[in-house]
Amino acid sequence: MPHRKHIPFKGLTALTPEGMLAAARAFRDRLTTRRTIREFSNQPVAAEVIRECIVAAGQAPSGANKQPWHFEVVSDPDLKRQIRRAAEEEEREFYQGRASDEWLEALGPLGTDEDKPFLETAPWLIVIFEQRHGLDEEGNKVRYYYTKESVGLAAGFLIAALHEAGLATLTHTPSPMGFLNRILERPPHEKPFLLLVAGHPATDATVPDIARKDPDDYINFRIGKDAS
Ligand code: IYR
Repeated sequence: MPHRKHIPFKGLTALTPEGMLAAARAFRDRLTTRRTIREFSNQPVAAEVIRECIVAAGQAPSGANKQPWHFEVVSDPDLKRQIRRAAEEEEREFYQGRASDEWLEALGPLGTDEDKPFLETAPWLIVIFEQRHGLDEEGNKVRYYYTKESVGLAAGFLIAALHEAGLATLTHTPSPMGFLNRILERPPHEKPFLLLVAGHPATDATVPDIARKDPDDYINFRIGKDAS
């Protein structure tokens, strides 16, 4: 039997139609300036800032509200060195063998390779784990739902929050990422989802000369004829 207990919702301030459009445009404009950065400065960033951004990420919707995520937040130089070493080992295999020619061709404009100095230079590595199930107090498995979608939403919130805080990010996905369980001592039901590098961009950082799609290429409205 469902055991519903609902409480009044007090979370939103209604905007005027003009205010709504202005707010939507302002947020769109903010996100339009987001770029993935691969050259980071070693300038420190306060842990509290990162924490607040992760709390923002934790507000994402999730399957059955199971919140199937865990964040390991690393600035320890020794851990960063271990992560860099292991990631570069996987990446070497990727770039020198595992990746198809088509994949390498697609990565061409980004200019990526197996060297990942940013894993040591940037002040913070945020490792996002997807909890594929939960555990109750006795260590029994608790089913979680839509875990990949949920953790993906949280990661999106996190990237937006860090951007709002004026920080650059790099979504890094060395594959496979099992080494992150070993180095960060996380249990096997937690699967590394992505490694988010965060910090200030290097003063001479560059970005690939690539463009976003035209919104008309990915948005299609279907408005009924008698809609008012
Ligand atoms: N994981 C590799 C390769 C890579 C793959 C994709 I898809 C990218 O958008 C970027 C890189 C690396 O990090 O270099």
